[in-house]
Amino acid sequence: MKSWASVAIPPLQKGFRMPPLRIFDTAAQQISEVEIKSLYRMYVCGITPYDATHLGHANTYLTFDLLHRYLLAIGAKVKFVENITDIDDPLLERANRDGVNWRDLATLQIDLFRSDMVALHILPPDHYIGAVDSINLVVNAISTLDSAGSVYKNENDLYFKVNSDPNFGSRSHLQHNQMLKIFSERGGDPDREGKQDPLDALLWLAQRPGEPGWESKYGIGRPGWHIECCAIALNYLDIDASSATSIDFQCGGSDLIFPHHEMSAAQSKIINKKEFASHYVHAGMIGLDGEKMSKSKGNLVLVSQLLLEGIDAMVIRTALLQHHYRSDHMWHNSELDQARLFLDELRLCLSRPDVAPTDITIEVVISSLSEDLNTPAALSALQNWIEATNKGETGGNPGELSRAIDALLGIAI
Ligand code: 5CA
Ligand code: ZN
Repeated sequence: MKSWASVAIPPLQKGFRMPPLRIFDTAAQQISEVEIKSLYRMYVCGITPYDATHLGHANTYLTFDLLHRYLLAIGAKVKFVENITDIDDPLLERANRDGVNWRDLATLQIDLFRSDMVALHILPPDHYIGAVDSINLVVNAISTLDSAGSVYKNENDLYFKVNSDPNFGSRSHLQHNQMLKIFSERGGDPDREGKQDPLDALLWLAQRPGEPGWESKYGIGRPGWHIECCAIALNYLDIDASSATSIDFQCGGSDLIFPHHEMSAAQSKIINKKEFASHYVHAGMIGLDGEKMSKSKGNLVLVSQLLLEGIDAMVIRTALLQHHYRSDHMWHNSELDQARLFLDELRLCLSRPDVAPTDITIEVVISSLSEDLNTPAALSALQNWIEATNKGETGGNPGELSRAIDALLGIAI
């Protein structure tokens, strides 16, 4: 699948000190320092393309874009892979409901997603990979799990034995009854007959009447969701045999902590014989009208709709940056007005020849981001700078500050 257009990152011309990144790790349940490396491998769970891109998606991809930008700013290279779940039950259900072909629906939504990502200045992945294009990878991954004794057949479907990973549960830290509840809410089938453990996850779903399927040595069928991300991550991130974990960052919204990320990590652990990720990073949920924003509930604010209404994509980006990435947040359209006012003032001040000192502001932006991507603190440093400039303070370099804002926060001035 083609990725999207690259986004230019202006250089920071002065040698600002970049502290090591500290970020909350769901598995460690605390903020951990990210080891300094010359190359990081980052996997971000992509959309299921049936109703893209709502502000929840935008917030999640923006979060990992900030992480990406910080790692680049410390001078590292970042290998970034993102998937597209372009075959799964919700996509087929939506296509059936609307009487459209599932492939056409996916293509349309993926195109929309790409243009939303470009508008929002989200750096593109090096590999943007659909499940449909990864059938062979998935089958190979299942085969490796099978050789390790982690697979069994139930009717014609294949299941992953969760108890084959002794660390199962160590990334999500849930009680067993919570796992069961969330598993069934998020596409799992704990009550299906013939399962060895209610939490065992589908690896390969034999073709159902009227549904698509692909030839494989396991019969005609389609991939389960968790093995899709496991196989794509392990194949496209060029895993370094010498590193202690397979990848550096496993990323997505907090709704994916369980079962999706726990399952992908467990499967990867068995395939590669080491922990999947050094850091499990999750963005909070964006809601509307008291509920999580989701395609299934239909309570969506779409980025493409806001853009069509003439709202500047940088205003949308700034509005989302007003909240810390980990906090769940109920969206209000008034946040766009606040962001617009802030951005207008910022742009006006940056257009002046004489502005308040900028080095200290850039340093605070950097240190705020280094401490668990604290964007509210970064924006408040910019607000202080606006006020100081409006009071007539001088001695700053507006070009340097606008380059830093662009490079680190992704807000093009
Ligand atoms: N295709 C799978 C991941 S492999 C999937 O979850 N697709 S999705 O379209 O439902 O979500 C895409 C990304 O947006 C995921 O990382 C998900 O965690 C995140 N996301 C979905 N809804 C919200 C929301 N309301 N707020 C924040 N992030 C969300
Ligand atoms: Zn995923």
